[in-house]
Amino acid sequence: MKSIKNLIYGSSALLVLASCSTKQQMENKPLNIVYIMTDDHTAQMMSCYDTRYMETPNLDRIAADGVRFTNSFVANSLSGPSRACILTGKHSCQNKFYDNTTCVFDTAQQTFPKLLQKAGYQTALFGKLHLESLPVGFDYWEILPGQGDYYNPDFITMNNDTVQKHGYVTNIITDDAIDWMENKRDKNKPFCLMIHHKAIHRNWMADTCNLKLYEDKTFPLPDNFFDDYKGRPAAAAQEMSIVNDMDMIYDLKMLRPDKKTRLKSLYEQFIGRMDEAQRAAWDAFYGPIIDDFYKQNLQGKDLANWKFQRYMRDYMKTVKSLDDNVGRVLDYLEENGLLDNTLVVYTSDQGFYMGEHGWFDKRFMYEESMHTPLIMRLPKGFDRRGDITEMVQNIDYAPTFLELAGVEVPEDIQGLSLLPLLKGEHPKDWRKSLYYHFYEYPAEHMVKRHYGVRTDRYKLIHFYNDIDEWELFDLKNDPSEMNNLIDNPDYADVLDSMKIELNKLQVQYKDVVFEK
Ligand code: SGN
Ligand code: CA
Repeated sequence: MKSIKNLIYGSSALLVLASCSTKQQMENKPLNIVYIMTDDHTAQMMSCYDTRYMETPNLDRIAADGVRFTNSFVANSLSGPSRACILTGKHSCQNKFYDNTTCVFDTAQQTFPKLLQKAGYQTALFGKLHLESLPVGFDYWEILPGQGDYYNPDFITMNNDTVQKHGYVTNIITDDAIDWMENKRDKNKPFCLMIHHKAIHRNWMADTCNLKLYEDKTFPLPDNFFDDYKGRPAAAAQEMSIVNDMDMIYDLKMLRPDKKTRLKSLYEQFIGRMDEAQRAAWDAFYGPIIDDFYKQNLQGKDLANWKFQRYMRDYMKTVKSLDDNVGRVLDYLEENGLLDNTLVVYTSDQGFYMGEHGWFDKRFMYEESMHTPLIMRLPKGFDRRGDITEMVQNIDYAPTFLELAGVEVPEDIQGLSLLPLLKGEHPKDWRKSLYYHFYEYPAEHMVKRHYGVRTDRYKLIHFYNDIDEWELFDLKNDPSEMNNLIDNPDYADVLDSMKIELNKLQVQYKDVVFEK
């Protein structure tokens, strides 16, 4: 794939974009990048991917006018690691940000915003960064400390002050991003704007104006909601089950003075940030649900179903703000004549479980959390529309943006530029397999360390550290990954070839695994 580099020029490339092959580039207009990333937004909850649950008309606008990647994946399904993969274009083993709990992102290393900045781009970042170090490579930034808050959130500003802003986080991040495009950037330069939302991270707190939505909806439990994890000991060992681990007060908001849960005080902290009007609206909505819930005294499967319905509704209400705010960004770009020379990207830091296997959260290499949504509205001159089915990964964004900007893609970047796919090409030598490695264990949700390989058809995973378990799935016959084929003699040849592929990828990406 490195051959695409012969399309690319050096850092003065902004001036010589005419050499690139698309019409827009021939018009010699440098292209902008608006990169919108949400937290924990899974494709099941976007109507352009999945019509079972909710409508997301603004996200659908991006997909309808542009492209939808149907095989888009992360390299390590967790916030900080995913963001590090995105910024560097490298797997965790190379960018060294392995997990959320022990790592600090080394800002001395190469990132695509730094390279864009060097090439004359204006770069800006708003929202969640979650890398334990301050942003480098941005002309302007304001970030949430850590996970940030939904209501009246604090922001860390460029002079290292912390300021509290009034309102709902998704609106504020969007306001600030639009304000930067309108008032703060140098309008003579191309720009790369990264809008990183906190939503829809746990504990799914919606804006008060959306609280009443979706209450008339009920959803069928996923078929494998009551998964028994047979043949999958690592799946059995997790602590991310809706039935066992979802907190009645923190996650599901059933606050009552006489009730105690593990995370009650954290919830009280969150709602303690609200002003009087916000709190009044919150209590007015949840109050009757709380009364009704405790009156019913649900047990067993009835309680499980009730938890699932509340989870789905709260998550959807939180997505609603996000979809509206993406619409505001699209409108701004359109009204200001920027759509034609801007690549608009919408993605998430990973996928999420909406009750599949009985879970919330992510981390596992299983489909729901290894997948991440990826849709793009393309600048004028890129004629590709509809679905792109090639397997892509979040390490591919950095080389894509660099190539789009006419900046040379450094040799050590491990991802592949998606530009050929956006131009409608189907490169014959496109990757046939993806590598994955998750490290955060022991930690919250207790998902064991694991690495693995995924092809179009099969997935091989090795869980290690305080366990030594292999899993093999046939994604065509068993898309929900319920049936571990590791000991099935009919799949012995498949297993052999998947092990060879896995070793090949570990060499290619220079991942040395210490299994204890
Ligand atoms: C918090 C959440 C977890 C979640 C991690 C990582 N717990 O710790 O449920 O898995 O973030 O999420 S909470 O009690 O604080 O809500 S990530 O998206 O940032 O990686
Ligand atoms: Ca996340």
